[in-house]
Amino acid sequence: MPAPRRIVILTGAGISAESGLGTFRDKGGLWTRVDLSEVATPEGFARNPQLVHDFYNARRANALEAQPNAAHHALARLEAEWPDEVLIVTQNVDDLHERAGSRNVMHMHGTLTGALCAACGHRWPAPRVMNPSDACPACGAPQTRPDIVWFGEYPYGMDQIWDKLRQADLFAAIGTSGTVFPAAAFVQDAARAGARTIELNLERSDAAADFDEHRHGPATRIVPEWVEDLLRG
Ligand code: BV8
Repeated sequence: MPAPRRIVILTGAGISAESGLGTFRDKGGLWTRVDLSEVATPEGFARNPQLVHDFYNARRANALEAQPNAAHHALARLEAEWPDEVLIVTQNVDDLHERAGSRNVMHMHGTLTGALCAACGHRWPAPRVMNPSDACPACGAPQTRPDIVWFGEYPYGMDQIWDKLRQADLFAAIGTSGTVFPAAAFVQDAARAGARTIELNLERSDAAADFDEHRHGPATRIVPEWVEDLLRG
């Protein structure tokens, strides 16, 4: 079996957990404390934009204070030293992959560092604190929102992601519970295209049965070990 060449890696909140950023569905996770329909849906934003901005202002502040951990750095090393493409598709809205040095990163659920005008579609770098009364720098409408993909909205870059999954030789999911679609189906998309698949997670996820291989434990231990094994061939 030739060494896997093109690698696609899906990351979720678990890879940033040891950087101090919360996960969603673990014990004490974000969605166990906040009603996601209030703060992560367009309907929730329409009902109470101040609540939603407050929620994302708090997460933006946390993300800015957090540091990339050994798992983020290991993936940046893999991209730098691997002889072929390494693509990270992240569900995370923090910028820890980029701050660890990864360049080939797609944020399918948007980013905390981005702002979007709901009226004209203009995008610009988000200020640290956003308010419903902020005027769009392009059209002036007070319709600014975080550039985040909420439930019921179409994730970014899907055609390119599906294309990369079809070409992948190896697909890895790191730190994700496999509950949110369409990301949770990427392992099947990759397997159908003939890729080997591996789950790296603190514990078996709901989607564990879909993977060929598994490595369980904290990301800061198992991801550097996995990268070392890949690079040693
Ligand atoms: C859409 C916003 C139409 C940003 C988020 C079937 C097909 C298509 C859609 C659906 C479907 N069924 C249902 C839907 C609708 C919905 C959905 O999936 N609902 C779920 C709840 C059932 N999906 C949508 O609405 C999506 N849009 O479908 O558009 C469409 C249709 C077809 C094809 C294309 C498009 C939009 C989804 C995006 C929603 N936005 N967030 C934000 O606020 O952050 S989702 C939210 O969940 C976050 O983005 C988060 O990243 C994501 C996934 O969660 P995880 O990252 O996995 O985090 P979680 O806490 O769940 O798990 C953490 C894991 O880490 C755990 O397993 C834990 O064990 C592990 N861990 C913890 N510590 C560590 C660790 N691992 C290693 N080391 C550690 N130290």
